[in-house]
Formats: sequence, structure tokens, C-alpha cells
Amino acid sequence: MTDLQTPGSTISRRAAIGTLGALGLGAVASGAQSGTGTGTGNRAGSRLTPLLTAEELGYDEKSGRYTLPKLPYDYDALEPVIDAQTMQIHHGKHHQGYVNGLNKALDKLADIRSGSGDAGLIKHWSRELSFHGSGHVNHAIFWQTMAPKGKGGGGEPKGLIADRLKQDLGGYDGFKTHFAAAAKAVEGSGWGWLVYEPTAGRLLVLQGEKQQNMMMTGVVPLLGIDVWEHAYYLKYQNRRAEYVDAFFDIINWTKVNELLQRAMS
Ligand code: MN3
Repeated sequence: MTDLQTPGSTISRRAAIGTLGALGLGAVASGAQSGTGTGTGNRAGSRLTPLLTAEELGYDEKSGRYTLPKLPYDYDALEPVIDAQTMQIHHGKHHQGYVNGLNKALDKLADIRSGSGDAGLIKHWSRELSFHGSGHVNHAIFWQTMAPKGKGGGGEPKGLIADRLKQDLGGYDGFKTHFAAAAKAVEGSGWGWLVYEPTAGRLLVLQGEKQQNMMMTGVVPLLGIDVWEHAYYLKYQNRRAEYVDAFFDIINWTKVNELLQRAMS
């Protein structure tokens, strides 16, 4: 691992990942966790620092398939902000569905390449890959960047992320105002995102629609809040704003800081 906090390293290796970065799939394409020294095969010398490690993304290098990553805490750990039943359904059913959809789309596109699939469905399976692939990566980030309130979750960010929030978004308060407004105003199902734009070396707040729309190509997602109704409706019903305001109590800033360091390395 290179020095993660080298000043001026805004034009990073990650910038070269280009469009794949928006999906986080560049990290996947580059292989498993960088710096482990366990790389095998002909990709070993070409690894970039991934956004998420293979374990965090449930990527099985042997089979080339994705699996549902385990949560880093129990289903009830985020209460009272997010209730256990919501977590269970969200992780076990919804996220599992994205994993299944991603693997299926990859299989179907491979069939088309080999001549056994229906090439007329290329648009359909490409859409499926984008939607489910993004859904999978988004949720993997989501689980990792939350923590139980008062036990790693909430409070003000520290370190590099705090410096960058101050520099680019008016500090924690400025970020909070912008991020909450963006998340509350997402039209339909989507996400509020804090991302890193590697060429300018700057943090941005974006709104996402569905799993993949309205992202900016090449940015690295650092923190997202899922504002699909499945993420909050059991507890908050139509009161999305209440859920968004409560979310700040469970942000795992240590993890967000780690993702920013990876993005800048
Ligand atoms: Mn969701």
C-alpha cells in the first residue's frame, strides 16, 4: 500500500480506472485486496487499490461470482435508527436479489459472447448488469459505512475526511445540510451520495436514482444513504426526512475515511 495521505496525489491511479469507478466495478476488475501479497495469476502485477476488498464485496475470485457479503454487525445493531426487520429483509432479500441479478446478467452476456445466447437481448442484459451490479456495490458500501450509534456510528468525522469536508463542502455542517437535502429530494427510489472526484481531487454530493442513474462517471462513492422505500418504510412509513436526519447517528466515519484514503492512494 502506498502512502495514503501523500499531499498532491489527486491525480491518482484510481483516475485511470475511468468509467468503471462509478460502479465500483473497476475495483472488482482489478482483483482482490491490494497489498495482501497473495495475488495469483497474470493479474497479480496490475492491481489497483480497490474501492472495496473482495471480502467486503463478496467476490469469489475462484468462481468469478459474487456472493452476499456478511453484515459487519447484527441485524438489530442499528436500532433505533434502522429496525432489525428492515435490516433483515433489506440485506437478506433485496441485496441478495441484486447479487443474483448481477451473476445472472454476467452469465447471460457470456452466453451471448459464446453464441449460445440470444443476441437480441443484449440491451436487456446490459441494463440488468448495470442495475444489479450497481445495486450490489451500493449496498456493500452502505452496510460498511454504517455502525451502531455511539459504537462507531455518528459523531463528527475526524482525520482526512474531516479536512476534505472542510475544504470542499463547508465542513461537517455544510456537508450535512447538502447531503440531507439531496437525499430527501431524490425523486422516487434512489440514493444520496458523497463521492470523490479524482481529477479535481474534490468531494461532491450527488443524488442517485434507482441504483445507477445520475451518478457521475469516474467518481468514487464513499458514503451513500439508501432512500428506496424498502430501506425505511416499515419504521418511518412516508417520513423519509426523519429517516435521513436519523441516519447521521449511524454513519461510520472511520470507514468513510478509509474509503477516501483508498480512493486517493
Ligand atoms: Mn436498498
